[in-house]
Amino acid sequence: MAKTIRLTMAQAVAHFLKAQMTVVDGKKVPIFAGVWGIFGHGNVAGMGEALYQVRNELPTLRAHNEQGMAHAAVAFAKAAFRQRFMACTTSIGPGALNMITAAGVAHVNRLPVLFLPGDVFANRIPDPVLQQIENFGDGTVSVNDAFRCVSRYFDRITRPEQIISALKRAMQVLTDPVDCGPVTLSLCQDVQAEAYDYPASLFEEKVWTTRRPRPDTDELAAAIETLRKAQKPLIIAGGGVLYSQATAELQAFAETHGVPVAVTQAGKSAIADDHPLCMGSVGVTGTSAANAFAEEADVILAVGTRLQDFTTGSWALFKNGGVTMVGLNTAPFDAAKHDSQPLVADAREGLKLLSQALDGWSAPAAITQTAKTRKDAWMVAANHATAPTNADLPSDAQVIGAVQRSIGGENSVLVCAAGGLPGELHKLWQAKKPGGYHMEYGFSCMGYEIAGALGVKLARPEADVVVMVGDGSYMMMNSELSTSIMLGQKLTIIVLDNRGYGCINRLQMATGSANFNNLLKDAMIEVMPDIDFRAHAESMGAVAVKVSSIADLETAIEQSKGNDRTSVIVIDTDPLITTEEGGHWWDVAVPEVSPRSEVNKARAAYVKARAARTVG
Ligand SMILES: Cc1ncc(C[n+]2csc(CCOP(=O)(O)OP(=O)(O)O)c2C)c(N)n1
Ligand SMILES: [Mg+2]
Repeated sequence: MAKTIRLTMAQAVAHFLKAQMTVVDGKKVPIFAGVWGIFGHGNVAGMGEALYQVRNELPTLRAHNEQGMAHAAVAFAKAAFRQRFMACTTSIGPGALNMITAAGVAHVNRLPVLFLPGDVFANRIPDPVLQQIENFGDGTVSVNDAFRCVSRYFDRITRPEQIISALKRAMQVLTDPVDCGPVTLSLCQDVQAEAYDYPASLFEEKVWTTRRPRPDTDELAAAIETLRKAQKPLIIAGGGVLYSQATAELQAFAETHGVPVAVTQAGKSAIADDHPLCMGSVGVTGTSAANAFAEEADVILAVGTRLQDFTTGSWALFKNGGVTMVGLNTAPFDAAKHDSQPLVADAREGLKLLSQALDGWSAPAAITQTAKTRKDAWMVAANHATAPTNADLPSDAQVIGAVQRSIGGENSVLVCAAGGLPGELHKLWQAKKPGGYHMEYGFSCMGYEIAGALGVKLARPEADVVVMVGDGSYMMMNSELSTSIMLGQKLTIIVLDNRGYGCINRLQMATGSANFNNLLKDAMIEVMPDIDFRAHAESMGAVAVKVSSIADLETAIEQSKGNDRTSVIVIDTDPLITTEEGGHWWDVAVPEVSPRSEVNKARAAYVKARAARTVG
């Protein structure tokens, strides 16, 4: 008889997780860096007791908001290039549902996180229990079914022995470059506490490695044929380049074959922004240099990108009618998107083999000179936008300039997610090292910023983790600021207060609508809010200052470097100014009928712009 160990289901989960390992930089480390937990009815007695047993090998971290801790787990996985990840455990009902938004973030960004929400009693005897919804027509439904649409793999554990296969399947999904994403094991609370004689082999150490699929011979041959004919090629580098850690191969490919590179939000920092062939951001928030290449490209090598609408300008960016897209992607789903010629492979391996096979081929030599001219022109515009100013209300771009000059060096990781900042940062931030630019722009989830930065800091303790966050996102979720202090993980947080949802107000204006319900001044209010962000941050334990000029901001950032804990610097900004240069049309549906003439005008422009689509 094989050896067995009698454990509860929750104890089996805890002991299994602590035994999963990986190798990073030649060193064996636990693949789970820890478990975030907020305990309550549905996990404190089961998972809580189990995690206590393994606390020395698998740390449990207490957070303040389930969504926040799950964002931290998402960001940890992104900052660790998916090599390591975290788990999150919650109570049933609201605690579990609070993680749904973050599970969406993990899903859209293809990031591994193990969600372990508590669930109702499998035996149903005490029903309805506290925090249990009651579905009149379906006894199998609980709120945790909402995880199904934001999980790559979902299972509900209603018997203790089910966890054996579920845990193995979970690991396979979390470590698979194609399937990679959130896994939810919904743990019925009575079952967490039930014992079973588990095979001892389940708890033996297992070392996981990254799989790097090589391309199919025919697909590789087809890609080579297409590239060899290219007269105006462009590489679009997405997040997959970073997850594959293929920076050296991307750079070598660009240099060897003289092909310019444009980067998506997730792909920014895959090649240093100051590399001569890096044209910077592409698409709706693109540089003039990258977008000029995208507009005329006859062949686009799209590496590790989902080709979301901000990248493709809603498929109106690529204006060369004969453009062929080669999709180098580990996921067939992405590789073949929008009629791309698929090249299914790991980015690093794919680029290497493609480059070898293209031996002797180079894009027309004039492209390198054009790249220089276009990039120089863009940098003049970018430097103008980010230059210091004495204006009463600086623009986001001017704040970005100050942050870059004072703390945006080789050792920094810039974290952001929503508002007007992502567009400005995509265009203007100069990323220096892979992972130095951490933008969550798959979900662009307000509230990710501070919580996410904590996850980044846990993954990259040596880095200066800098958060740029709008007043709206700060208000939506800031509670993990306190967790950063609790855990001794220093963040530098710059709050840009423009009194409301500046970017949506601008979008509203651009689509012909009245200024309505975005900036605080345009909302229904009896008393105008006057939020003291500095005092708020200070009350949570941060070192907080408010500054009133770009010069003072730079001084404050310099001074904050000496602080021993999370530091928050608040600055008022102009809600209306953005960088005009660069950019591209984005498909935002404008109402077909409206009593407002401005809307009718915007609709006419919209219909015209929509007709310019060439691909998709
Ligand atoms: C959770 C969530 N809710 C709503 C949105 C839609 N949204 C995108 S940006 C934004 C406003 C952000 O305000 P703020 O953080 O102050 O940045 P600003 O636009 O002023 O630069 C809103 C409401 C979102 N992205 N995420
Ligand atoms: Mg704002």
